[in-house]
Amino acid sequence: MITIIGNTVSPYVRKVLVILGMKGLDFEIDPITPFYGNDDFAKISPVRRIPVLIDGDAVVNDSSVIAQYLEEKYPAPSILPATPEARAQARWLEEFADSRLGDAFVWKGFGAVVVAPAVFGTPRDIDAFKRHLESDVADICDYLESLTPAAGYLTGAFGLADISVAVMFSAMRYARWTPDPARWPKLVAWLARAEAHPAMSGPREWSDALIKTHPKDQRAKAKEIGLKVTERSYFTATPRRGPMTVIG
Ligand SMILES: N[C@@H](CCC(=O)N[C@@H](CS)C(=O)NCC(=O)O)C(=O)O
Repeated sequence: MITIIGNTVSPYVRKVLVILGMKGLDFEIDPITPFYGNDDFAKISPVRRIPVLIDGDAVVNDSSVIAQYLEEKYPAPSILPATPEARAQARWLEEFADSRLGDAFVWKGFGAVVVAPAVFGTPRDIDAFKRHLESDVADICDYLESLTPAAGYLTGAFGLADISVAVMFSAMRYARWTPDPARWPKLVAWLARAEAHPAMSGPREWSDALIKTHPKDQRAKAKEIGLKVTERSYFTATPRRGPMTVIG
């Protein structure tokens, strides 16, 4: 049985969960919130980040490395397009999502407006968030609009690129921002198509349930909504910062 360490609210965790769903792979989960990992967590995640995947003897860090591992170990159905050109574009969009959207949507958006105030008590700077929406966030949406097809998905069939980019938008939804359909019509239409894909709905529902739940109650909530929860947990009740933490 595959084990996932990490909370469904994290877009990086959700990317992995959608891929597991697409490939029909069963998993159990230890839904720890970032920052709430205990001492042992650092042994399996040296930068104290989620997700971590454990599959037999394999302990795999980083959502992109995990995605690649799953694709190699469980190749069917593939999450990558057929041609080298389209595969390169899918990998680029995954990288763009992980780094650029990760920075702008997860850290400077959701992290600054939702996580840092809730976890570290950092004051919410709404004016800075508004400036951020008109600079970094708008630039990202302009770029995505320029390459989004009028129909279908980002690199052909629904796959890695769509998953990696779409999950990031829910981080901003939690910061109460969604892209304007009048300004970015193709992007918004693609996002609706991507989110309607059957593999996306479970992880999204799990995330929407856990975001409303206090970290200490999230294991119980995860069980209640039907997730298989691990017996062992890396959870600690006191939040701590990882070596690469950039918020708060
Ligand atoms: N590049 C990593 C990024 C993962 C990541 O940033 N995870 C966040 C949660 S959304 C985290 O664990 N943050 C805790 C920290 O930075 O201390 C991946 O793709 O898995």
